[in-house]
Amino acid sequence: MNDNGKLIDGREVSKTILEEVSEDVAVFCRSHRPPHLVVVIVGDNPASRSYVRGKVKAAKKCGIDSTLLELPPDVSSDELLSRIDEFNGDSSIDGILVQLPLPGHIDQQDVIERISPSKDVDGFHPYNMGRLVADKPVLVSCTPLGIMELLSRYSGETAGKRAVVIGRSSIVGTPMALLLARKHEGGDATVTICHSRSEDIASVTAEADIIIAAVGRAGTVTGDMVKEGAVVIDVGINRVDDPNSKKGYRLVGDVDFESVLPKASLITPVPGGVGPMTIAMLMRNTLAAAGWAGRSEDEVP
Ligand code: BQC
Repeated sequence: MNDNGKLIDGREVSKTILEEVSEDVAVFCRSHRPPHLVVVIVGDNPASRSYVRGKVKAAKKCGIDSTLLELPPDVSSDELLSRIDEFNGDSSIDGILVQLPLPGHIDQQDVIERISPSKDVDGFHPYNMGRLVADKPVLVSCTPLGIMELLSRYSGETAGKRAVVIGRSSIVGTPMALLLARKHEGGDATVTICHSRSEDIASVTAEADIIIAAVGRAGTVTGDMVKEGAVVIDVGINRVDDPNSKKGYRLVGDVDFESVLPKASLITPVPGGVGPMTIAMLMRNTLAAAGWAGRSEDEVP
């Protein structure tokens, strides 16, 4: 096999999933109004703008209605929270997503906790995180969910395998570790979490069958840290200056692709690996939230 056969094509898989969701939405719409997602963006962070554009576009492609609310960077926390209250109480809205990061004067956690858990399509609310810990997930964070999907479509059994998650954020690293470790199809792995205070990360990655890099720093995982045949998933999206590129920069992950590629059995590229999967899973979560609309909390899975 040449090295191309090692690439996990997140663009292709996300396309397939978006098609599946479109079909499911069409069936759903025979008896319901279309699912409706509200996306809130505060300020004009260019990366956030581009993510939000992608989310709105994907929704359209799937037959999901979307509303984009753009708020100025100096919007007050109270104003944002009261808009969320309004969306929570609006039965024509199934999913609410507030694009992160938020400006420093707004407490991100307050905002996350204000979203009704049944409309929390990002899966960041402590209720949904707690359900994941209890192994009764409802809405799960899209990026870890997308990675589980890639692993199940490309890689073999995870049961009994050693997995290392580098990064312990509540959005990616922590839910990722829970999904890999849980007693479930696609789980049952032996999971280690490494982070900024970990000593000798290389000694942990050297033993790992699956490496998930989610720290947000280019070059975190290099070839010498990787066991021959490991599956390497790169969550990072870092901009590095590149005078040869039109934009003046290019995107790289947390993994040093060149040196890791020869060692890995499978690897996600950046761009085109995990990123597109996040969007596909968001659409799946939105349809799920629409399906549960109006049901009581003990009726949802
Ligand atoms: S790519 O909402 O929208 O591989 O070049 N292709 C794609 C496709 C990079 C990429 C990214 C996306 C889609 C995308 N994402 C994934 C990354 C949504 C998204 C988001 N918020 C963050 N990251 C991503 C985020 C928020 C706060 C990252 C850091 C802090």
